[in-house]
Parts: sequence; structure tokens; C-alpha cells
Amino acid sequence: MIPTEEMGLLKKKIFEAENLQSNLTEWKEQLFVYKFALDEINTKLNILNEEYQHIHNHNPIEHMKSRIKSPASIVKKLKRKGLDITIGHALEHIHDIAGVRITCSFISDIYTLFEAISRQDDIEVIRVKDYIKQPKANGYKSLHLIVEIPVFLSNHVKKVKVEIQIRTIAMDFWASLEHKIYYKFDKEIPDELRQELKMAAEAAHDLDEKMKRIRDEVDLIN
Ligand code: 0O2
Repeated sequence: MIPTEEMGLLKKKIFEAENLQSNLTEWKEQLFVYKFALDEINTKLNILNEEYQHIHNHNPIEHMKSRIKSPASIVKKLKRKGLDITIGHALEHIHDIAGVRITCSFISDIYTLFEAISRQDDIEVIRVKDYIKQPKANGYKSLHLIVEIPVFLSNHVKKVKVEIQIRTIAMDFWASLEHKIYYKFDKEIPDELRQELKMAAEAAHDLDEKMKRIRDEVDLIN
């Protein structure tokens, strides 16, 4: 025979588990639509890339990777923003639940893509953060767009936000390493390493400039 107090605790735990399960099911249902938004954006970007290849004999996109943020990362970001953990807050305040990262060879490709994306009638660019023109203090560079795209479901149309990060290969190389170091040192990068990263960001920028000059010279020959 289980004592009344223990029985009460057990019932509470079962209630919490059932609640968590139903929350998780609701989260999964709400997040499902972000996959469709990513499918649409990926198709649009592939079309742009192939069209440029066809017309200009040049691919603005070197590499493209998309992902849906995991519920655990969404919860972490909500906590970081000091918000209660609800699906409503996630949908309203987390703009990178669906994310695409594009790497380009040249800085000019980044703005070519930005303009082409902005010209599409069914995409609304709702926020632009240009960390290339205004890099972050640590040296981070990238162009971030938050766009909204309509997803046509069986009985309604849903506007879904997608974050698009566009950067050169050199910027991406830097950002991947900095991201690893940031988490390895639990977000407190030692000063010396911070300085080295800053210098590496400048070297990455120099490389981008040098590659552009070489390409321009080759274009003059052809
Ligand atoms: P993680 O770990 O990559 O998932 P917002 O509420 O949208 O205004 P947010 O999301 O911080 O605030 O906007 P921002 O500045 O556009 O940054 C979004 C993403 O850009 C980050 O996602 C990173 O992926 C990347 N990013 C921004 N700053 C840096 C940086 O200094 N170094 C590196 N390596 N990446 C950066 P998350 O979810 O914050 O992080």
C-alpha cells in the first residue's frame, strides 16, 4: 500500500509528464510549418543560383545549409531573452526558428542575392542587420535578413519567418571557429584569444578583398 503523501507526489509527477507531453506535441505541430517555409526558400535560392549561372556564368551561392532550431535551443534563447517558455513567445520573439546560411565567394555576391531576394513579390524582408558594413566588436561579419514568406496550407495561408544569413567563405570560416571557441570557454573568451580572433577577422577581410582584386583582373583579361 503506497502512503497517501507518496501517492500525491506520484499523481503530481504523472500530471506534469502528461502536461509536458501535450506541450511537446503542440510545439511540434506549430514548428512543422517552418519546414515548408524552408523548402520554399531553398527552391527560390536554387532557382536564383541556376539562373545566374545560366546568364552570367557565375554561381553567387557556393554553399547553402538550412536548419530548424531544436525545441531545446528555442527554450535556451527564450530564457536568454528573459521570456516565459511558451510556444506563443517562441513564435513571436524567436525569429530564427527556421534558418538558412548561405556562403558566397565574393562580398558582391552577398548583395546581389540580397537584392534578388528583396525583389521577390511574395517575400517580405522585415529586418536587415548588416554586420558587414558594421561588424560586431568581436569581428563578426555577415548579412542577416529576417524574411516572411507565405506557406499555403490546405485551408489557410500562414506567413512564416525565416532568418537568412549570407556571408563569404572567409567570414564563415571565422564565424564557425569563433562559435566553437565561444561555447568552449562558456561565453567568456580570454582577452588574448579575443585579440587573436579580432586579427583573424581582419585577415579574413583582407583575403576577401584580395580575391576580389584577382577576380577583377581575370575579368579584364577575358
Ligand atoms: P546560435 O548558437 O548560433 O544558435 P534578435 O532577437 O533576433 O534581435 P539575435 O537572434 O541574437 O537577436 O540576432 P542576431 O544578432 O541577428 O544573431 C543571430 C545569429 O547570428 C546567432 O544565433 C548566431 O548564429 C549568429 N551570430 C550573431 N553574432 C555572432 C557572433 O558574434 N559570432 C558568431 N559566430 N555567430 C554570431 P544565436 O541563436 O544567437 O546563436
